[in-house]
Amino acid sequence: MSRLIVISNRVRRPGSGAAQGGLAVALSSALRESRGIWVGWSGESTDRFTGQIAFADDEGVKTATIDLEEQDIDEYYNGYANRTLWPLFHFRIDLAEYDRTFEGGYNRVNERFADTASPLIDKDDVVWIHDYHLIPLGQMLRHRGLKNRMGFFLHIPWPPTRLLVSLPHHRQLVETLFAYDVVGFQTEEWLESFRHYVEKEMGGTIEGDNCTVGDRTIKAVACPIGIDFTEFCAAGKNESATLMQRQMRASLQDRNLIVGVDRLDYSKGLEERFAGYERFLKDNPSYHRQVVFVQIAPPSREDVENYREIRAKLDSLTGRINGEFSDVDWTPIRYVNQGYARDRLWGIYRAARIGLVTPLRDGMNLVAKEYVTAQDPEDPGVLILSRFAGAALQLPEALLINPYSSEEVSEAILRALQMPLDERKSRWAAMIDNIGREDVAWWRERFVALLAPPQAPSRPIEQQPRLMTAK
Ligand code: ADQ
Repeated sequence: MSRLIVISNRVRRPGSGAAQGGLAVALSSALRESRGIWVGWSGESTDRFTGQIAFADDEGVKTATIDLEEQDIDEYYNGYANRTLWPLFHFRIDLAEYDRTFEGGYNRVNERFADTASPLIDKDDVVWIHDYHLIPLGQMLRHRGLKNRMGFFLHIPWPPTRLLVSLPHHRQLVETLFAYDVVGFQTEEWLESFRHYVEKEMGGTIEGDNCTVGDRTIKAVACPIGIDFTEFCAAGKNESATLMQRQMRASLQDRNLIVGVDRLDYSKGLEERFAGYERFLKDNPSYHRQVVFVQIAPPSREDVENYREIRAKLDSLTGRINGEFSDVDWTPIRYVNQGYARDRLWGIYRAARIGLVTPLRDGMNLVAKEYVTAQDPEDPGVLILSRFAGAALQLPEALLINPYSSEEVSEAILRALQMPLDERKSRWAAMIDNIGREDVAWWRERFVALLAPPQAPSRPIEQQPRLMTAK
């Protein structure tokens, strides 16, 4: 069995925090089985980049991390990754900032990752690189002579061609993806957009899963990520899950709970969600006092201005809506800026009659899948889901809405509150079937299988042309 080398921006150490999610767990088990290594940034800064690698062994998973300079963090992480690519790939060209120093920092840090990782990779290892922070890394590793099987998975959407072309040097960036053997996207929709770019902007051809540009052919596939179903169900059996559920129920006094759980990020559609709930309260006075909306949103990326702005906007929206509708014994919105451990989160989901998941654009969205998983099969709640989340393609039995329309959000809340038990059960059964089957282990195994060496040897890497010449 060849070793798996995972490279991602951050390394989430197993057991290093309750809210780390299924991805770390899923990758950790694959790394443990193959005796592989997880390489990434430590999250720490250093005065001068030394390239010194800190090795650790966490519960059988070997990790290799480096510290980055403040300037690296500003230009690569807060800059190109989170102020250029993140907004652009979430269709927000109005927020995308094109700054040459960001692009320079992004390439510099990717080179640093390549310097760090390349000596750790043996001839037979399989390399799996994750997400928008590290798109050109595969090509940089090839430039250092690596001929290994290499895959890349994009956790966020791939934007339509007409948006992507607004990025300076977009073609150079996309060309770097042709250094991989397999490139994975969350859904067919993002894959379609990628193929469109390949055909229209690069003059490439598509045949089945194969995308060819010049004489380089890669496999581009849709491979939707799931939750760690087993781990999350087990979390629901912990005493603190039951306690949390009871605590929520007691605090609600028979009112219906509507819950939202998201990182505080403009792509999650929180402002629009609050406006949809406000509309529901305006249109349905008979439901006042019968519902409570709890939005859990731990702050993220606070070094980026747009993230500070959204926090301020939500603070003021909450104040306005509660100011207008509250009574001495009823507050319509509880807005909480903190993270919860997996078992407590399970208890919150379980207590909720409605899961309100309304991103404006989302690669997948795991909260939707977690909410459904935590429901009582005999009395399940209703998932209201944005049709612009990748998860909508796997969960068509949710109430699918356009998150920009406060009318649709409001009507869906009313419909969910009035939905008969039979309908709730049949919708839930179809969704849980998909979530249990296409879980994170299924996703990982599918992607790693695609990465396995093909039966017939492909064209040797040294004969492949270098597509990206300029940096
Ligand atoms: P994210 O944008 O972070 O991930 P999401 O898929 O919803 O979005 O995952 C969030 C995870 O964080 C979930 O497991 C959730 O439970 C957890 N979380 C959020 N708020 C929490 C809180 N208050 N307390 C505890 N846990 C909390 C990116 C992409 C997504 C894609 C994932 C995985 O943007 O589209 O689904 O990667 O590929």
